[in-house]
Amino acid sequence: MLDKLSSSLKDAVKKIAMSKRIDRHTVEELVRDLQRALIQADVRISMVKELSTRVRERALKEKAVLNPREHVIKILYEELMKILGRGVELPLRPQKVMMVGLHGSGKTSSCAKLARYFQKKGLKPAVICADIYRPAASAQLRQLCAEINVPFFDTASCGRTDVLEIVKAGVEEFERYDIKIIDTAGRHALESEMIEELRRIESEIKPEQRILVLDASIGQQASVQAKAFDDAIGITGIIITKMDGTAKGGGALSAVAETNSGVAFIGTGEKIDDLERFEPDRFVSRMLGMGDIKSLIEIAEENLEPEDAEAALKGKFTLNDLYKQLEALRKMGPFKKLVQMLPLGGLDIDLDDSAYQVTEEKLRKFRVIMDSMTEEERNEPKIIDGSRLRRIAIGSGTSTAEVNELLKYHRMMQKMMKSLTSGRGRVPIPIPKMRGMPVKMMKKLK
Ligand SMILES: Nc1nc2c(ncn2[C@@H]2O[C@H](COP(=O)(O)OP(=O)(O)OP(=O)(O)O)[C@@H](O)[C@H]2O)c(=O)[nH]1
Ligand SMILES: [Mg+2]
Repeated sequence: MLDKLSSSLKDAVKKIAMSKRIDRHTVEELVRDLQRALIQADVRISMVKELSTRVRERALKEKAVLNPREHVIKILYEELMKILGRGVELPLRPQKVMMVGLHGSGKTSSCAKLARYFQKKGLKPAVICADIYRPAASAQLRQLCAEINVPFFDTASCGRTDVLEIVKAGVEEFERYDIKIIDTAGRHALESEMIEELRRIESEIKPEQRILVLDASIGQQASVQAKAFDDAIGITGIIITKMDGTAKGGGALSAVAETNSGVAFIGTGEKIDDLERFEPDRFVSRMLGMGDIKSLIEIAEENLEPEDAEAALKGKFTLNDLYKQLEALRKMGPFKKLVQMLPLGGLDIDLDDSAYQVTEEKLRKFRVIMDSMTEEERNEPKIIDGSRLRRIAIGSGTSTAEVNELLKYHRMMQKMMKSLTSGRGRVPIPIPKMRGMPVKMMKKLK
């Protein structure tokens, strides 16, 4: 899905992650890569220009709280969210859902997909067909509903031929069902006749959700349609279908983000289960290949509490500080996941599972050892003499060699933290050099 856009964005992120330093040249190159990728995805030129200006300005002017690479990636993420990320969530409660959209946009398929979605969430859906114009419409929807065991209602169920009467009868028939999904007929263009019919259904039935179905391949045109349908019946959410089959999905998403409406789902294939909730943050992270960039950034920010940074700048970096850092690292989840979350995660780092385990195990041991120390020892590691060393080793069920290894690691970290005062480096997330971890990777992690 949006493979081209995604791979271009991933490449841009990789370039940033690997660049030695972030300067005007790196930022310009990033902006150029971005422009190319977004224009190919059919994002409107003026939006691309605005985004370029913001990325350029922010990357060069804003003070980096994180390291400069993460900072730029964070800016990229935030700015892409602004143009691609207008999402909305359909509430999980009993309601009527009316589906509207142009001919062939994917309304009927999306009715079934949506029924399936609610069904999986434990709600009871039922579907009503209000398309009396296309003879095959009923059969198509009936078939889809049968596949997922969802009750279906159409003109034949009530012997009526007026759209409004069919819908009213259907809603009555399905009174006991939680979700009543109404499929409407499509037209080739935004004809006043169609809009009128939709208005009549809307005012009669008062559906809580009025969902516009858009084909992703219309790209920028999505905003024109979204605005027109919104004016007519008030759109509560959008489904962008066929994201699997077009490079223009980015354009459709950005066009929708310009309107009052939000995207609730994206269709990613022809099968009933090919419907995904649109969650902008996850979507953009995935586009950038960041695993979960948001949590990485949040945790990195958490890590940089002002007083910590201050203490570090004074050159006082105690075992307690180290402990806090290791805790933060632990909270980030399994080490393997962490590496994938780092901006370097997209690189092919050939680490086997045993190397991850060794590192994780060591970090765990460090914490256990620190748990066996007194507060005083954690604050002033210098006072740890031979007898204290033995006591800590026994208390933590480790050896004096292991306690010494921790102390050595702490001294190394302390030195690194001190280097901050010279203006070089950054507050690092500490990852000890471990047996079994290839030197190549250690270099990449630094
Ligand atoms: N690849 C792909 N195909 C889709 C998706 N959604 C719908 N389609 C296909 O698009 C075609 C049209 O879908 P329909 O659901 O019949 O569209 P519609 O809006 O109900 O069409 P009308 O009722 O004629 O206005 C069908 O062949 C669907 O299988 C999607 O997310 N991905
Ligand atoms: Mg249809």
